[in-house]
Amino acid sequence: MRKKVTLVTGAAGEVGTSLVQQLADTGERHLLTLDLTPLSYGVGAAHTHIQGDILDQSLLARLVAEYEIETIFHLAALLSTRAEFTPETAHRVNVEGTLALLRLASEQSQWRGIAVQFVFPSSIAVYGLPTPEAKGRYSRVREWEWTNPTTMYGCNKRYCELLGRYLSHHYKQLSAEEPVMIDFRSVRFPGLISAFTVPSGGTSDYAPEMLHAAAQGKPYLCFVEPHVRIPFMAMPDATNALVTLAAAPQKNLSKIVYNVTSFSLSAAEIRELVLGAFPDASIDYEPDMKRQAIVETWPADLDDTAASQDWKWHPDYDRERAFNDYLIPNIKKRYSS
Ligand code: AKB
Repeated sequence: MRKKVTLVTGAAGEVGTSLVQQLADTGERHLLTLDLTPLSYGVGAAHTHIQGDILDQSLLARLVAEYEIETIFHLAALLSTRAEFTPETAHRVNVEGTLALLRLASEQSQWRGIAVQFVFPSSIAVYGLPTPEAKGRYSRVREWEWTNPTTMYGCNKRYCELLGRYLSHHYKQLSAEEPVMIDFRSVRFPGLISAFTVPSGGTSDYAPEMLHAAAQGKPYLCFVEPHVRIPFMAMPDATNALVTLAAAPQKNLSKIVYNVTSFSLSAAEIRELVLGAFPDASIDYEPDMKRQAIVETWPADLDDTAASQDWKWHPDYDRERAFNDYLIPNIKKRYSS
């Protein structure tokens, strides 16, 4: 008999590292993780890691043959700054990779006769405020506003949200005539900050980079201007959002894609908070105009009312708790050892 599993792609990445450990703690199902690289953490017996590429069709076919996949957390992606350097590769990984996983979910749903759940992290990068004035005026952006992304990554995420919506509503399989049942659910994340990992290739990375550099006594040059403001969230809230959305009864969900957020900060405010914890830190600004231009199009804050109404979304870590209870103590501990 095939083993029932939850599949997590991008398991070695920032969100994956935190999510897999959270899922392993609940211990409900065997975890099947997939990433290009080995995992840097151990998860325990109820876990199989496969090192491989989401674009490898024969690998995906093997997974379908060997496992009964009940839920997919599809995290693998190239982030916004990196995607601007290699847009075609980004399109392949972010769009074609997602399509391959959606196809796998469709096949599994057909075979099982029950909807496979497909949980997809989208991003504030799907928004594209046309001017700084618009960004100032429309600070708490709602799900349907300003969805004109300016980056390859933002376009990829927006299109995959739409693909998920299409496959949830139109009941057509990609390759056959049978009705398909994919239970597609997505959250749009703000910038994420983890105490245990540092992201790479993102445009919101200046916040975690500043904090981790200060804790290691390294000077840091922030690549956006001090006034730049975007929303953020502590990593435990991000993985909680994915798990809580996955657990919500379908009948409560009025949307396919939900904003989630916690606190909104300018780069200067993050610097102040970091200096409060590490007073000797050397943090200056050396804006990179391309990255600056990207964050200028992202909203200053998100309206996540729908998520709080439909599936009781609420972040555990507001700005104070995120820095005082989660980030600073854990980062201090991490680098002092
Ligand atoms: C990035 O900066 O690309 C990501 C994101 C906001 O989705 N952190």
